[in-house]
Amino acid sequence: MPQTDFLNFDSLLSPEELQIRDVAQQFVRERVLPVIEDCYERGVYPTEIIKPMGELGFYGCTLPEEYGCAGLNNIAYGLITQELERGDSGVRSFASVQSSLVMYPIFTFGTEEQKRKWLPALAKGEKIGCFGLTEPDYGSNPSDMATRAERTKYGWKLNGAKMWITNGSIADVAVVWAKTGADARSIRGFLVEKGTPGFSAPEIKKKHSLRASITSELIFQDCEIPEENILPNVEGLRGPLSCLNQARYGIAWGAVGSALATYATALAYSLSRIQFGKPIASFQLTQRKLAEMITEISKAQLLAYHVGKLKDAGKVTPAQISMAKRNNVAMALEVAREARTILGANGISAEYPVMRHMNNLESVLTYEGTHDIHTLIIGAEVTGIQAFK
Ligand code: TGC
Ligand code: FAD
Repeated sequence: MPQTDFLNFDSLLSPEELQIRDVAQQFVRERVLPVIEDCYERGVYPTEIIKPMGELGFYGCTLPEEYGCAGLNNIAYGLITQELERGDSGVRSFASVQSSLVMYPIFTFGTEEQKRKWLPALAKGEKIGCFGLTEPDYGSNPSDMATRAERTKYGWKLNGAKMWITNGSIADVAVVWAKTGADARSIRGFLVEKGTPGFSAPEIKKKHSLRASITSELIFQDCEIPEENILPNVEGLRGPLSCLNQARYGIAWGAVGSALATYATALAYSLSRIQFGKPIASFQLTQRKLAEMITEISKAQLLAYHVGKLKDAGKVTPAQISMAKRNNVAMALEVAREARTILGANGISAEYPVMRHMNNLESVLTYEGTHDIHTLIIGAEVTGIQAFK
């Protein structure tokens, strides 16, 4: 029988992990797949799934139950992102931002009041968050960011702009990183609430990738932030980069989900498409493609799993997470491209999910640290020499 679980990966999972994976898979099958091509074509996010995903406990799922979260392990978190991205990278992006880039910093660096105010509502999907690090002129190099926060009598005044921000235009709260002094050691995190005077978040349109995801600019013009909205427990680039560790880990699993979707589509197509009187699956060149695809997917899944186990044991390093993000996203893009060739002309059609996944992955390859930046993070780890600058 044609299979997607070639190495019996499921045998590594506990009954609870399998159940969580199946719940997420069913959710995607019933609520995401029927609407996603249309959303992609129209360039909108399926907002009707935001609260149902919260009800299922998908947001901030590794955070404790006392804040309304599910208190799951990192394997369960990974399996959820795998299933969401099997549907669409935009849906996984929404959950990654909400969980890893908004709930995680509030939980890790926030006050008790900030946690009580935001975490239960974000967990339920009643409130939406976004994360502003990238700027028009500073992407890979956030330490040079130009956004500034100046002290005032009652708190802080923000000036600057953030670019390419997922969920920006629909967010109730933006976790924004800004310098309070001359260098990167002065970077602080601020909770900027929707409707704050001097804050606007126009949507970025005309994207060819992640079309079923909202991407925005955040603009701050003398935007006054009360003292109680600063995240008090972190300073420096370590703050935002710690959040990225969480999100990059989820992406490593998500990429496997995307690859499973394009591989399964190509496999089924190859068995039913007849050319020269035979299914194209019977040609050696097609089999070679499928063999390469399932081998790389299986390796990537084991890498994500191992990094997840290290993370649960509190032993994972940022460079190990970089290896998983870098390898798995590049793998998923390669699998999508091969799948597209197997589908021939149908590979470019919205009747099949392949080109949508492929185009999405072009963003995933770039965000959360580009493929090149992760190469250099691994390079720095193995040589002890930083080659960024
Ligand atoms: P560097 O001098 O290496 O480090 C500065 C301070 O940060 C600490 N650090 C980390 N801490 C936690 N986790 C990590 N991964 C860390 N990496 C570094 C470091 O120890 C140091 O701490 P301290 O206390 O000594 O000051 O920093 P650098 O300026 O040389 O930069 C290093 C570099 C290039 C690796 C980093 O800037 C980087 O990762 N750049 C990529 C930027 C990026 O990934 N942006 C992502 C934006 S968010 C996004 O894309 C969301 S997509 C959302 C969606 O899913 O839709
Ligand atoms: P640049 O940094 O300008 O890089 C351009 C090229 O130069 C890349 O190939 C890069 O690898 C290469 N390069 C740069 N520096 C080096 C170097 N030292 N050595 C070798 N090569 C180098 N950001 C957020 O803060 N929040 C979000 O929610 C968010 N969501 C996003 C959603 C989408 C759809 C996209 C596309 C991006 C999003 N981003 C977000 C921004 C994303 O993190 C950045 O695009 C990414 O970090 C790269 O920055 P850049 O685009 O400015 O590219």
